[in-house]
Amino acid sequence: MTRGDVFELIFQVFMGLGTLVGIVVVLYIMYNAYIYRDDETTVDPKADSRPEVGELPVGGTGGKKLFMSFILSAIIVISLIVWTYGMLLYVEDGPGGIGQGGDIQVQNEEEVDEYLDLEVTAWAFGFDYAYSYQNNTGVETSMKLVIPADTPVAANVSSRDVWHTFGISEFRVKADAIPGEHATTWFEADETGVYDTGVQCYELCGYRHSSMNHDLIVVNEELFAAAMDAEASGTLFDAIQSGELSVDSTPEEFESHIASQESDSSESDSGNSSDDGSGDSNDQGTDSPDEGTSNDNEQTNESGGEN
Ligand SMILES: [Cu+2]
Repeated sequence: MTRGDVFELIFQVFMGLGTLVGIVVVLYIMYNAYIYRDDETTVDPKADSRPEVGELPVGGTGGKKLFMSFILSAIIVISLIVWTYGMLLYVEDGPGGIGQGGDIQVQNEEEVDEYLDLEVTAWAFGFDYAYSYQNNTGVETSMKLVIPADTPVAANVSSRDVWHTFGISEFRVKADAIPGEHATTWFEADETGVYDTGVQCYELCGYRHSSMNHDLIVVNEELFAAAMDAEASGTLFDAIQSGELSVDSTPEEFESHIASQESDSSESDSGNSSDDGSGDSNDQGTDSPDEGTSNDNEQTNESGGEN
């Protein structure tokens, strides 16, 4: 269950119960208004015992109705509080406690998944993010977050300079990025896709705060595993953004994309000047991601060095 599912469920339960109680109350009021209507033909046998203005009504059954309505309301409200609190604890802790720093105790063997312990460390700094996928292969990216679908991700959030807030509104997740501290949280995507400006800063941090956001790419698990093994999540991000691959591409397609990039770069390294027009455009396409990747590593290494 993702965080979004939890909040959706809480909303539906409150909405459903509220509507139900509202319908019962309104129908009961209308029923009483009808049977106790003053049509000037019936004689009220209890006319003498009716309360005057300013008096508290005692009711015909010694306050039994009042007591019942109080008990029923109390049961509904207390159950809602207990249930909602339990759901919010799940939102805090995540499945298997993944939200508390990624230290997971799996109770059910079927829950064991190769990437259940995927932990992403997000470093915020003015005005970018650097990511490292610590628990797996040490893959690092900058301004590029790629995650697998249907996999709980433990996030470890900190800052290299001033206060920022790492947030993905789509997944209902937000964590303060404060220098010298590590906030832990978790999130899960249930669908593959490219989320435009999926990651945003939610703490006014400086003159370029409003541009401190970037896409979030959710790929299928097999493709993610292939990119992590190849330590090429940055390449995968670029290929999906440029349309060369899609979030539902197969690992084989990714591998052939990597191979074609490598052959292109070796051609350009050997100074092959006999390329035709299409060859040149391919070279340009592959050079920029390579540069991006090397820059990313430098940035993330800086962040690691400070801590
Ligand atoms: Cu900011």
